Amino acid sequence: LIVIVIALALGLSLSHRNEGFKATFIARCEGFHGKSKGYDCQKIWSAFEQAYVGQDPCKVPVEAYDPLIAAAPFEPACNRMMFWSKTQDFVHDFTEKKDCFVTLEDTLLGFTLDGLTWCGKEGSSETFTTGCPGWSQCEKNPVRSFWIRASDGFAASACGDVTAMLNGSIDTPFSPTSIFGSIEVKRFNSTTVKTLTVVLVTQESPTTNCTNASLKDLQKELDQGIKYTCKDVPESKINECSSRPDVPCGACW
Ligand code: N1C
Repeated sequence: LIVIVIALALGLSLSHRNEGFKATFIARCEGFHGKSKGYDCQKIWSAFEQAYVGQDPCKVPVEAYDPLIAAAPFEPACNRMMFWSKTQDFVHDFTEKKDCFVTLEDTLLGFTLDGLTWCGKEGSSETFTTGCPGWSQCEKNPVRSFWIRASDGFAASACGDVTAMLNGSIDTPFSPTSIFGSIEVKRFNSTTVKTLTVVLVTQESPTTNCTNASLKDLQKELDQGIKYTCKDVPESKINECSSRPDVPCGACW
């Protein structure tokens, strides 16, 4: 009897967890107040799920999310797009307070899946949220492949003047193995993207500035014709700007 009770409890908690993930997905999707309304969140869920359900969680290719991107395409937000690397919390704190930039997390898919973990299992039709491979544990894991595919699509939709916030407190602000370095920068197309402004966020006593060698590598990766500028800006200046509604975004750096 004890065994049956334990098995039942386990089964229940597992199916709950699975339903919990889908419920979170749908709730976030429906709660997203993006520009275009009328998303079919059930349809988007199905397109999402088919990417990894029933698959070995180390064998989910980036392309598995193509149908998802097709179901919820990125809308270009010219002159307002914000990219980042190793500055996640700082950037989102800033974009929350000042409504001038759009990050991937401000799009339906980025908003819906931010901070979540998911994977499938061979021979199962469920979504699991525990026991999934870590980011670097195997290359083709469902979470990593999603962020690569989404970042690729988001960068492909970039247009006009594009901004990227990089971390001026580390030795290599531009890492060629990061998603920003390996996917997004390569995707910027000079027919639509006019300029890239790197905002190098520094501490009071900066460890790095715009002459950093890694930023030369960034320029080399950029499509010819995209004008590059870099500004080192103290964190305090950006914080001050975001706390003052009267200061226009263009004056933050
Ligand atoms: O590898 P990164 O940063 O350079 O990726 C950041 C870059 C941004 O410009 C975004 O457009 O790629 C996009 N992106 C996300 O929007 C995102 N949200 C959450 C990439 N990764 C994202 N995450 C998670 O952050 C993801 O699970 C991964 O683990 C980190 C990548 O952070 P990073 O190395 O600082």
